[in-house]
Amino acid sequence: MKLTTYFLSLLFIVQMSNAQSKPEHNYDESKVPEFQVPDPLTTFNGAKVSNSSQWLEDRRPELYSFFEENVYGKVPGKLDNISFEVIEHADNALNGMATRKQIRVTATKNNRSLNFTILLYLPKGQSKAPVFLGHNFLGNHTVNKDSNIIITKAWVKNTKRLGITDNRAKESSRGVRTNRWAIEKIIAKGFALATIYYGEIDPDKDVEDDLDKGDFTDGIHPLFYEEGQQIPKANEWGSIAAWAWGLSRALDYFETDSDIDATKVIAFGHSRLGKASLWAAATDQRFAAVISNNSGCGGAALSKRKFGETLGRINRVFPHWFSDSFNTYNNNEEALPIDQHQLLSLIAPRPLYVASAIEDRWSDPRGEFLSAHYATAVYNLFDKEGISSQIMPEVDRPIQHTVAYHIRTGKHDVTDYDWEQYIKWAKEQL
Ligand code: GTR
Repeated sequence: MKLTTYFLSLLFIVQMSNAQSKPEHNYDESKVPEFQVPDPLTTFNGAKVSNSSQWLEDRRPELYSFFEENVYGKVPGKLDNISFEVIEHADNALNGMATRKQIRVTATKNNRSLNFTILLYLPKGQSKAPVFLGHNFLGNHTVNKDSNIIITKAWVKNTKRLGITDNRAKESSRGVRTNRWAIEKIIAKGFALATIYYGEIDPDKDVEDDLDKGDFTDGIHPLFYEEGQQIPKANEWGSIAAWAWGLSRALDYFETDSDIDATKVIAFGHSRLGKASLWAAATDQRFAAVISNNSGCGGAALSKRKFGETLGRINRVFPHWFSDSFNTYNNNEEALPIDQHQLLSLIAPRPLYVASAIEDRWSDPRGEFLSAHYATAVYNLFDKEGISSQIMPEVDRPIQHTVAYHIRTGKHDVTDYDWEQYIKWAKEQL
């Protein structure tokens, strides 16, 4: 090879690898494209919505259907049966401050069934407690050191730094996520805490787990398959809708437990599970309130800003999270007739808390904030106060109305600071 040809090809290789390693995400506010924010108060046909009954009768249903068919996917039907069994119960949990229950839920459809376990801590000696309900990422036994928490047998994502290998939960991961669950604080303020390992509803196997299409052979989806069906239909549920569905089944249980006030259940979720808590509250109006902690793309953040994680990226890496139909909008956010503030507006007039973290740029804090701001128009129809300003509050300065928002110091995580705000706000709102 001649020397010039050699250098030219070297240049070509360098350019190619630059192109490949070029980050596909934008963290530069000045590069956010200009776009029209779809108006929650104008129907798809252009009619104006000016009061809460028009919202409830005309606009909410069409927006809801859009999200259901094109974003999260429809749940294909109802269970044939659901049953609950308290498989463990103790009155002296958490150094005597709480009652602990573990409830085995059995969901049955088409002669197939799925089990999952709700871990519930109740403030002792209090009847009818309001509840924070949220999924956890690594198994119920990771939320506290409590040696009585049953270890899940379901598939768990390998997480070497936390000692999780062979896709199995073990004793060694007991309590590793205590920092994300301020259970003592929650109980001390008179709330109950309930959590489910989300992988018992639908294991979250992504492309790193060698799947390019997502895995729908396990979890809840197969219970609903017709003869010969192997994956949900294009407009049917992905995993986020499945996890949301799981939260509603826990709510079914709460309605049978007299220790709980089932009219005061707050759906909570962090990150992908914050996407699920938002969708749970949109689909199931029995949820009294919802908290989205750092939920980002496909959660609270506006998709059309294309800041941090984008639709193309999320659907490629997590092909199983949304309905297949959502792929239409990959690298094509302009074509979306909706945006995520309209998901938030589906929760109105119920209390809604959106929270960000300053270092969590991947979730687009500004996009999460603006979403809460743009959803406020719908809350106002119900005379509820939301986020009226377009200027973000300072870090660690929560705005707590019916629609609440904070951006805290630190990274993508759930901290005691977050919980302190949620507890204070929930006390006032419920
Ligand atoms: C990231 C994903 C985010 C968020 C996060 C999480 O990898 O890109 O959308 O959901 O995971 O759930 O921790």
